[in-house]
Amino acid sequence: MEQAKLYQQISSRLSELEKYTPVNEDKSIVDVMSEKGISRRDFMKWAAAMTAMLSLPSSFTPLMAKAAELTDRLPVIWLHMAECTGCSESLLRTDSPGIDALIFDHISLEYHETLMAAAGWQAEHILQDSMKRHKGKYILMVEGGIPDGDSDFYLTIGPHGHTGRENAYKASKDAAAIFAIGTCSSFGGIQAAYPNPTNAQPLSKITNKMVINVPGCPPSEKNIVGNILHYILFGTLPSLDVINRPKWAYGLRIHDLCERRGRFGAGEFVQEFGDDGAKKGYCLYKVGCKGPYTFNNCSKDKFNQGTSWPVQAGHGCIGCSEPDFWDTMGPFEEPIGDRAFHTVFGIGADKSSDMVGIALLGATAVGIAAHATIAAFKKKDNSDEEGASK
Ligand code: FSX
Ligand code: SF4
Ligand code: F3S
Repeated sequence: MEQAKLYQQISSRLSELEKYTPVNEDKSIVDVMSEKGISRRDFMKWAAAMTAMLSLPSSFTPLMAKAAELTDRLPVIWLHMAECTGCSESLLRTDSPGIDALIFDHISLEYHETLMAAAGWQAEHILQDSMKRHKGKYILMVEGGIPDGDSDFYLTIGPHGHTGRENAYKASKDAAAIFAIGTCSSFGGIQAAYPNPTNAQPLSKITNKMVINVPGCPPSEKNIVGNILHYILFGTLPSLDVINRPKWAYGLRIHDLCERRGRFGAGEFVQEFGDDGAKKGYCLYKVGCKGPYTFNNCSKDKFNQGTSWPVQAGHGCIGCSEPDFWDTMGPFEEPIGDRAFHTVFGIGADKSSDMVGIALLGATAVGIAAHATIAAFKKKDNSDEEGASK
């Protein structure tokens, strides 16, 4: 769509949204920010970064700022299933809450078990009531895998002992948009790892409605808030990859954007944790980094308001935004080597890191899709069984 037309379309959508009653009538997000000492200038800088992150032209920054100001117009219901609450923590547990956390705090969060004061009967009532009042209009965010065992009673919630499955199914029915937050809700996560005793399932297996997956264990605050903003701006689904992850966040591999990528290309690898290479910031492939098989934007947008990300902290990526990573990417501190592993792209295996780093991936253009890379490994695997050592 032409840029000017898109700008116009988003402006009209935001003007419509502005007519809705905000959840907190005495304080706007702008008031909250100034109370926390966040200047308009910082806010606009943040809006510019979010605009770039969603791959929009910089002239859309004022629209992004407006969308952030209107986050209190859309009701959000957040359900917890089987998980560690790391997804909520990723967003909220910082000692100096950034703009992302403030926005999340300020959105019309109708129901969130770990944040609300209500419990028991009262909490259950709030959930039913919010679903009824905002029927067809609320955004549903679900965190956690959903146990779907034979008896259905592996996860029960609230005084009536509803199963997690029942709650997730019902809440999905009348939602305007559904987001699976975290790898557990997107793909089953640790609960679904072998032998999956509770038969945990991703949200997409529980509802027959469209689910947008926002994986990561946990996902970054930017990927969570970015999805809310995208929905406010466009009111439609973002462009998705084959496993329903928004391309703006999961379109590239960790490896493609990694600050140590030059080291990889030069064959400079950490051989063991604590060695000289580790001190010099060499590539972590040989100590298990799964960046070459993982799609996410951690290296670009980082965590805790841009503080750091796993590779910067000195450990390889463990592939936490990929389906079944607990089963397929381990052991986390060893390269995949010549083990066959299953990915969404089929079965693959890589060979020695030196061979991969220098001969194969090192010569591969930035941006190559992993399936092409894995296909290359497979081809190599079939045609040249010799000469591969870790
Ligand atoms: Fe934990 Fe969320 Fe991992 Fe899962 O994050 S950080 S186990 S993705 O559902 O709470
Ligand atoms: Fe970065 Fe890991 Fe790729 Fe090395 S293997 S360049 S540490 S993502
Ligand atoms: Fe996860 Fe790898 Fe990012 S482990 S947090 S996808 S660097």
